[in-house]
Amino acid sequence: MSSLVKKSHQHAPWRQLLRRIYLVFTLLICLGLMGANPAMATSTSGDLLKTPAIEITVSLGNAANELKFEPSRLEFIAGKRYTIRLTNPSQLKHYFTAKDFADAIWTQKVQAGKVEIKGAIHELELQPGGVAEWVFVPLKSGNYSLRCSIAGHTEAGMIGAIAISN
Ligand SMILES: [Cu+2]
Repeated sequence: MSSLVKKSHQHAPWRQLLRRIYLVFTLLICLGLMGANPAMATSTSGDLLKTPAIEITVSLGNAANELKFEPSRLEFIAGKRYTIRLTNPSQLKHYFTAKDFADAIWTQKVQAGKVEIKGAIHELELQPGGVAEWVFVPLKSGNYSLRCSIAGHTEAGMIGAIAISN
């Protein structure tokens, strides 16, 4: 019994050391991940954030309550800065769901009314009459899908395609 207690005491400093090393590594990895995207956007493009963004308006549904995005095909060039102005002129709630696309861009901010959200965004919900502005820089070229994830809307054709080219 006493030897067990002694053993665990001998092991304790090792465990603490290991735990400390683990924590430092985790912290470094987290800082690395957090810093990676903004650093990329600012260092590769210099004054990019000071130049005006290219503006595109995308309607989620329309006044006739048709289940579609207008336009349904969006094209971007990697490394340029864009503002997508999302509007919902319909009487229904809609989503802008494009998770793979969201992973391929660096989001500077999303602005809705007097609220500005910074950091990664994967999905936006717009209530009838809602407006939001998504400011971002596409980073990774590819073809991505867009859909409205409200039940039945994707099936009814509320889908789109997003292309990022170099
Ligand atoms: Cu919808």
